[in-house]
Amino acid sequence: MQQTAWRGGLGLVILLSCALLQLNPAAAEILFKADFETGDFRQFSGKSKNIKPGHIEVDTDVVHSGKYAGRFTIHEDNVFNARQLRVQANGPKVTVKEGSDTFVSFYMYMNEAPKDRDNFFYWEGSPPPRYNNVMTWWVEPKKDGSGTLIKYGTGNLGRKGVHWEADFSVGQWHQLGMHIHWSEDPTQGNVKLWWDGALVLDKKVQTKGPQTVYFSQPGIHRDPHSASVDTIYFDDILCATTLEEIEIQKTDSAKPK
Ligand SMILES: [Ca+2]
Repeated sequence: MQQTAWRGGLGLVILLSCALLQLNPAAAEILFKADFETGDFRQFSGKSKNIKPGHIEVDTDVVHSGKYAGRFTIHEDNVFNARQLRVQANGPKVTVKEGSDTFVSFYMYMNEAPKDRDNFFYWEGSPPPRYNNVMTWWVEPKKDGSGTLIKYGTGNLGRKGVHWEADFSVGQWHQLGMHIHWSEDPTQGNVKLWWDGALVLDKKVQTKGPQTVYFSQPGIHRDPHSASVDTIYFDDILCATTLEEIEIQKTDSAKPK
């Protein structure tokens, strides 16, 4: 008797859930979340090859929230191929179409200034027809040695144009937020970026190629190889279908005066 009542209740819950989903077909959805609070990298679908212990680990000293963050340290033996070094985890992966939207936020931190250019996030299309890196975010030393820049560019590793750059400060957590409006047409595609809560870019650019699946690999990517050792921490990575879900944090400096 009790079991029948339980089944009846469960059936009602399922019916109500279906009804609610039909009422709200464009329901907001978190597509990917990595806060490292599992104490490992199980929230990701794998890591790059040729990684030694210590190169990609959770960290309990430098965290944005909770007990753990992810620590990625690149070394010259993290060989991906003849040109590239990688210490990365497989992060958000989205199926897109002309005119669809993707929202991502994550927090990043560097204790020391980068010694070489470190690509820390990108979107890359999966075959068919081929792999296609369409946009990249990176940090690099200023040429005059006076500090660090963060940059965003479209095309393979930013070669189609740098659309945003700013001074990057070490020793503090930064939030990067993005709204990608996917299009092969540079007059239709659009990228909005938020840095530490402030909108810093809102620009029409080509955001995709012919691919329908785009993936990202937070961590450190280098091209070409270089021997310097750099570390970047990540925490609270979110990929979602609406701006509200990625929780852009308003900082004092970002609030209107
Ligand atoms: Ca965390």
